[in-house]
Amino acid sequence: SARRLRVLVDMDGVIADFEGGFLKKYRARYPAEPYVSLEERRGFWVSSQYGQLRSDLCEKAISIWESKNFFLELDPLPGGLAALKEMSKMENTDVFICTSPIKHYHYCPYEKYAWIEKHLGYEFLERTILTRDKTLVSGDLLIDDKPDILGAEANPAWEHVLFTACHNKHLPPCPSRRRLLSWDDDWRALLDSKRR
Ligand code: UMP
Repeated sequence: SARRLRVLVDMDGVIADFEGGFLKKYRARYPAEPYVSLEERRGFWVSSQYGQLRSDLCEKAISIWESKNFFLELDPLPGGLAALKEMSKMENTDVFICTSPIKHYHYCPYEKYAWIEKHLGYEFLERTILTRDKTLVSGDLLIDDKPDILGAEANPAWEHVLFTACHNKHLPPCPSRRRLLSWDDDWRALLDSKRR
């Protein structure tokens, strides 16, 4: 049919390496402090796990992503940019990047746009949604590494597909929740499963 498929793709942890960028800059800035390796990461909130390690490390962790150039200098995750570019050229397919900026707004929103322009091109800014509430955005699929995506809309239009990340890979399997293991996984089949 001519019905168009709308795909929402998260940024941090899905196309941009937030966890890797964080750990690199945290260790450079606080070389004497303990840290959580990516293997040991559990739970979506980095700040919570650092706070559990030692209470003062919560704010030290936050200081990293509140710094200038943190979001701008994140490396792309393997295959993410290629997948988005291919998706954007597919017939009957609309792709949007859907990302939640931090509330410390001095750098993050600007740097997210700049990162997208740098890696995907100016035209992709037309396909960029910055929101703190993804439940209000309608789409067929939301590919996101955050396990619980909640907001004002109790019944979001999208199916949330959990993108595997260091912090969520150990979660017990949930039959009702599909996963995308990486961009090497069959995302094309995932999209096709939603077409009708
Ligand atoms: N973030 C925090 N605290 C953390 C981990 C991440 O504030 O401990 C931020 C980074 C991203 C945002 O800007 O949360 C996550 O956005 P989404 O991936 O849900 O779009």
